[in-house]
Order: sequence, then structure tokens, then C-alpha cells
Amino acid sequence: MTGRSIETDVAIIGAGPSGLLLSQLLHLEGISSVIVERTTRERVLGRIRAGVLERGTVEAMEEAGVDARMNEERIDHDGLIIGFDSDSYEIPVLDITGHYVTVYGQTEITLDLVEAAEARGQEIFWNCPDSALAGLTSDAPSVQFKTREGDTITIEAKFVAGCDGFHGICRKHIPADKLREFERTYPFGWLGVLVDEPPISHNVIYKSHPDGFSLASMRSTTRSRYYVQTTPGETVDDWPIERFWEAFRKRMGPLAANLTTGDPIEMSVAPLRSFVAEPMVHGRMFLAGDAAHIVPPTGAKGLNLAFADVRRLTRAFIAWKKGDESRLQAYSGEALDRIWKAERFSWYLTTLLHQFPEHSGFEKRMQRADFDYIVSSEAAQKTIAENYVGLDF
Ligand code: FAS
Ligand code: PHB
Repeated sequence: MTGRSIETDVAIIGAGPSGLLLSQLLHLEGISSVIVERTTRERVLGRIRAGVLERGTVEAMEEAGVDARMNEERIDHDGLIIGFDSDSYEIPVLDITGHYVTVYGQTEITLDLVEAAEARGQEIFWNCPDSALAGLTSDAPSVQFKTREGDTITIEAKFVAGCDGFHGICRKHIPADKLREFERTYPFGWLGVLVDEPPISHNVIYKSHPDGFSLASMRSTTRSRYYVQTTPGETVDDWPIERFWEAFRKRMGPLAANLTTGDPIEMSVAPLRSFVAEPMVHGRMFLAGDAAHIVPPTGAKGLNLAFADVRRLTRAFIAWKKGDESRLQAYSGEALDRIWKAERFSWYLTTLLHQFPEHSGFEKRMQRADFDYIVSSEAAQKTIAENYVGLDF
């Protein structure tokens, strides 16, 4: 067994979209970084998650110089469809805001960023689950871990970026007397199916039904991504694909008239929660992405929030390199201001469209009245549209 030290500007914990984008943007500014990832390259690249990108996320990919494939394969959406029982309405997002939302899977984004990292010779330590952070409130924070070969690596950094997701270690290094956590766990999950069949709609459909919520999205013109609301504790094993198609078809109603079913490429259940940790900084450690916040995927905000954090943190590091630490000091407060607004939007759409076991007839009427108000009000549609394309960065 041997040991060695590596000096770098930023030690990045996590090679998900946040860590990979941060490393790429810093590299373009001459700021060095080293990435430590708990799991394998294959597992990171095999994850199937988000699909809808805000304009800011598209800009981030362009800033990072990794937008070539995205611009070949992207699908731009000019609206979103909200449905209730047998009614539906298409909110003309492009007409209202002047912006599209873009469909390009997170799986592809992660691959684009990993390939860019490897092309530039970026140091990524894969399969290193036991990082130890030290000196976070000093001028010389460090990260120590063992490689899969058993070598001990110590990263001597100027900063640590906690990009290690909801289940990571970085947030847990914020002292309990300084950390404030806010959480809402929803009484349902989402079962997602990826299938190589043409999507039923040109725009994303968000559909409420007495049996439960369902969503129709896509990854391309030949690959669809569908979801149904599930009850707590249900797993993929409770949902043979025939049960999924029956529920999806019933909940979508006439909107699924042109549905073609098939065997899934992937099926997975995700719990739904809203979560925010404050502050997103401790000494010289900064949190970005799911390490600091989680949204229910109803608003398609998770990945987009992560990229907004990373863009903001990058600009703060660029200022630091020029001798100005004020942006780093402002990072947490400014990021949280936008995060809470996205939490609100995601919570609002989730509450509007899902079946809650505790809801009485009154709450169900409130949901329907909210839908009817949206259909009848340009102001209500503008509110949804401007949040869906992404609030100003
Ligand atoms: P990630 O969780 O993606 O990445 C964190 C990385 O850190 C992981 O690779 C992890 O292995 C690593 N890590 C953890 N602990 C570590 C340690 N101790 N040391 C080193 N590395 C460590 N968002 C949407 O907008 N729409 C969706 O439909 C959607 N669906 C989702 C479904 C699921 C099941 C999940 C979990 C999330 C979903 N999201 C969705 C949100 C998701 O896209 C996140 O917002 C996005 O992955 C955030 O990226 P990161 O912040 O990089 O976190
Ligand atoms: C997806 O395409 O996976 C998707 C789209 C919209 C959402 C959530 C997920 O709100």
C-alpha cells in the first residue's frame, strides 16, 4: 500500500451532474479540481433520472462546451399539458415567456460531462466510498480516501465542493447547531418506466385522476418516459408491467389514445420529498445540488436547481481567483433564495395533481377549482409558465 498527496484548488465530492459540471466549468477558468466518487463509472452513467431542462441548464451545457450532442438530439417543448379527470389544457409556455423547455435526458448529460472530463485528463477517483473530510474551517481543508487499489490519497485543497447528493457525507459535516433542515415527505412515490415506443404527446402531460397522478414524457421521438403515482412502500415488484400499462392508460384517459406499449428498458420507484438544508456553506466547504436540496420531480426542477447552484458557485470561485471572496460569502443566501422559490413551485404542482390519502372532499374540490382557475386565467398560466421555464438566474 502506498500514499500520496494531491494539491488542487477545489476537492469535489461526487461525480453526479453537479460535481461533473463544476469541474468542467472550473477547468475552463483555469481553476483546478479533483473529483472523488463513491461508486463506479458504470453505475453513475447507468442512472436514469431527469429529462426536462430549463433554459439555464441548456446555457450551462453551452458554457461548459459540452452541448454538441444535446443540440443534435434535443427536443424543444413549447408548452405543457395539465389534465384533470376527463379535461386537459395546454399551457402555451413559449408564447407566454418566449422560452422553450428542452428535453434531453440527465443520463446523456452525465455521459457528455464524463467524456469531456476524460478528454481533458480530469482526475476522477471512481469507486472510493470512504472519504474523510478535515480542516473545513481552516485555510487548508483536505479529503482523504483509499483507492480501489488500496492506496491512500490525500487531497490538499483550498475549498471542498459537496456535490454528493442527498445521501452524501458533506451536509453532515455542518455542525448541528448551525444546520437547519426543512423536509416534507409525501405520502406517495413515482414508478417510472422507460420504453422504446413513440411518446403519446409532443409536450409533457401532467395528469390528475382519482386513482392517482400520471405523467407522460419522452427521451426522443422513439423513446418514452412514463410515470404513475404509487403508494408508500410499493416497489417495482408490486408493479408488473401489465399493471403499469393498465393504470397508465386509465389515468391518462383519452390523452393516451395513441399509446403503444412494450417491455420496459428500465423501471424504478422514487420516493417524493421536499428538502432544504441551510446554510449551503461551512467554512471552506460549499454544497451544491441534491446535497443541499431535493424537490418532488413534479416540477422538473431537481437537475435544473443543481445546475443553477453550480453556475453560481463557479462565478464565486472565479471572483475568488481574482481576489474577491464576496461572491463566495453571498453564495448560500443567493442560492437559497432561488431554491425556495423552486421548492414552492414543485410543492404546488405536487399538491395540485396528486391524490393524498388524507384529503377530504373539500381538498379534492380545491384541487379541481385550482385547475379550473388555471384554465380560465392568463395570470395563473403565466405564473406556471415562468416557473416551468426557470426563474431568472
Ligand atoms: P446526484 O445524487 O445525482 O449525484 C451525487 C453523486 O455523489 C452520486 O454519484 C453519488 O454516488 C456520489 N456520492 C454520494 N456520497 C458520496 C461520498 N460519500 N463520496 C463520494 N461520492 C459520493 N430530477 C428531475 O428534474 N426530474 C426527474 O424526473 C428526476 N427523477 C429522479 C429520480 C431519482 C430516483 C432520483 C434519486 C432523483 C431524480 N431527480 C429528478 C433529481 C436528480 O435528477 C437530481 O436533481 C440530480 O441527480 C442532482 O445531481 P447531483 O446534485 O449531482 O446529485
Ligand atoms: C422526465 O422526462 O423524466 C420528467 C419530465 C417532467 C417531470 C419529471 C420527469 O416533471
